[in-house]
Amino acid sequence: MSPPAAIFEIPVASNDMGIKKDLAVKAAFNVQAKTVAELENKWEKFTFAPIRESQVSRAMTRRYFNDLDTYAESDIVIVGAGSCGLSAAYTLATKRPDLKIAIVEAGVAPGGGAWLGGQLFSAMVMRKPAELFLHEIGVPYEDEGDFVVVKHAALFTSTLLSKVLQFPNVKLFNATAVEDLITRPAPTSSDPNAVRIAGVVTNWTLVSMHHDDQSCMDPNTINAPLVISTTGHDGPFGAFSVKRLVSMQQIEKLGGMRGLDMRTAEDAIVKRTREVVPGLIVGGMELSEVDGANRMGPTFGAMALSGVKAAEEAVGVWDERNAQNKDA
Ligand code: 48N
Repeated sequence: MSPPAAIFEIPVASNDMGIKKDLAVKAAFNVQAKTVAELENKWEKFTFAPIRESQVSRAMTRRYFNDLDTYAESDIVIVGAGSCGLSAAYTLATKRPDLKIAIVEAGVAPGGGAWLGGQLFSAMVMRKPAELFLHEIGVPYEDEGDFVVVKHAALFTSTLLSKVLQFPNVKLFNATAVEDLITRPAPTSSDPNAVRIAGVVTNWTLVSMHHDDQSCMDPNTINAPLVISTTGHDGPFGAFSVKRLVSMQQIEKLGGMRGLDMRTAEDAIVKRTREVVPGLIVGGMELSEVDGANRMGPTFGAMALSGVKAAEEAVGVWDERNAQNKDA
């Protein structure tokens, strides 16, 4: 039996007093359309179904505040939705559909530095074997032997973002900054002041940017026994978590990102993606700030595979410490 035709019989409109009344005259217009193409050439009679502004407001706010409630206790938080963070989110959500994953991204537009290649050029280079990740998410590329080229970086980032946003166990909170880390005492024999990370402290990014000129704008929180931080190399928001670890004396100092050396940088970032302090895994270019690793410049394979490794690390830590971290 064919699906019911999409019949747009202009329904009863609700007027501003909210009183429903029959339309005095129903428009003679009645679209039976199954495809966009069938709407064509009927625009003079076309009309959208009726709406009331409050319906839009409630549709947005109900969902957003339900998400805030749901993800107030997350299993894993990813800070930074750049190429590394999104690759980690994709890999983690694929491996562990049972885990609740919150992504907190300061920018309105996720994607970090991966919307363009180098110097605002469009093409994105990834050295092999990172093309395996492109296969995984279905991004076409040109094969140049030892490396591949995606014709536009935005094709990679938009495809990856689209896939991440479709996972039922992932929620992206963009335009939202992590402005601190939640900690719990975790003294060790060598450091009685050691802590483990147990979540993130958040605020609207625009609020975070105005703490110096507007007082008392307290933050919100997300509890999670495990955080993956991929906030990029040092910059206005970059390297956030590792700089915070220094200021709370959990690591002594930052190594500071070193000069550009593609061949050294990419292997180092992928291989050393790891849990830097209990409960905090660092990947992508934020890691270069911890380890004093070289930068790689306009090649993105290490970001994708560092994200894959961060997800693998997270699953390992989660399985090992789940019960311990859940008493946060
Ligand atoms: O793209 P980035 O900056 O970081 P990665 O590590 O995902 O990718 C790095 C890559 O783009 C390069 O830098 C390339 C390979 N070049 C290397 C080189 O040598 O120059 O994404 C980080 C994301 C951004 O979207 C930020 O907005 C976000 O993290 N972010 C935050 N989000 C929430 N709270 C914060 N405190 C925060 N800080 C940064």
